[in-house]
Parts: sequence; structure tokens; C-alpha cells
Amino acid sequence: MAKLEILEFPDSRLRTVAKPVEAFDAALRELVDDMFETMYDAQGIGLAATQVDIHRQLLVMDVSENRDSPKVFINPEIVDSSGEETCEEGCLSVPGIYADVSRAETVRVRAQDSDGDFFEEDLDGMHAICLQHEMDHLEGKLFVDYLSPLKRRMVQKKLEKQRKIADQKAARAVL
Ligand code: GNR
Ligand code: NI
Repeated sequence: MAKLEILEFPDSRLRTVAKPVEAFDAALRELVDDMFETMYDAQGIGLAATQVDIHRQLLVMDVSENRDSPKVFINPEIVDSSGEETCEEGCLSVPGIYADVSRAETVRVRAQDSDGDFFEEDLDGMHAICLQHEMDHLEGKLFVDYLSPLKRRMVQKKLEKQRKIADQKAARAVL
């Protein structure tokens, strides 16, 4: 198992559109394990392969309180959706930023598991929100794309400031 590096906005690699997974082999299972380790370590509820610079249609999630309900979706497709719900979202690739996003309230997803077997599942609540957030990543989309241009500029400024402070801290640590 290995922890992977998470790309951060505005890294252009986050804009890559993922290709379908074709090989359901040992390497894929290792990648799934590494993505879970990375997601749990970062205390996220979901992680898309795009965020770890792997541009394949693969995402993992665990929205449970006890962090004991891992779910994998490979080559996911939303085949039905209904309702609308607004939730304050965050993203491991946009650290420290939170904003309201409206999405479908329930979705029916068709996907493959780690063995390549197809399944369909109805999702609601945080499962539905997280799945849509992760599927956006696979298309090169981020939740901040839904904000107004003004708000997005404010987000970018805040991230630049956070990074400057982090860099200063790191510089002081070596002195
Ligand atoms: O950890 C995460 N929390 C979260 C909260 C509200 C809506 C979506 C998410 S997903 C996010 C992890 C992440 O960035 N996945 O891509
Ligand atoms: Ni995200």
C-alpha cells in the first residue's frame, strides 16, 4: 500500500478527462487500495483517480461515520437522477475552501467493480452528492467551477495566501 500525492487547484492536470478502465488486473486492485489509503489518510469521503494524476474512470468513497463502508465505482454512468439538493461542499484538491453546490438529490448509477462486474445502485444523501462530485473530477471539473467568476477569483486568492503562509513556515523550519 502507498499513499499517493493529491493534485491541488489550479493544477492543469485536474482538467484532464479520464479514459475508461479496460484492464481489471492486479495493478488496478493495487491502485484502488492506494486510493483508499490516500482518501482515509486525508480524511476525505471520496477520491477520484484524476486527483492522484491517474486519468482513468475510477473513484472510491466512504461516507460512513465509522469509515468502514468502502465503495468503488469503475466506469460509472448516471442512468437516472431526480430532485435537487444544495450542500456545502469541500474538496481535497481545493483545501480550506467550502461553498454551496446544487446537484441531483438521488441518482441511479451503473458501474463496474474491481473484478469488472457490472452493477446498478440507487444513491441518495451524501452518497449521491459525493458520487456526482467525484464524477465531475473524472471529467476535469471542480466544484469551484459552479461558483461565480468573482467568487472563484476570491477562492484562488485565498489559496495563494494559504500557500504563501505554508511556504514561509517551511522556510523558517529549515533555518
Ligand atoms: O472529503 C470530501 N468531502 C466532501 C464534502 C461535501 C461534498 C463533497 C465532498 S468530496 C470531498 C473529497 C474530495 O475532494 N473528493 O473529490
Ligand atoms: Ni474533490
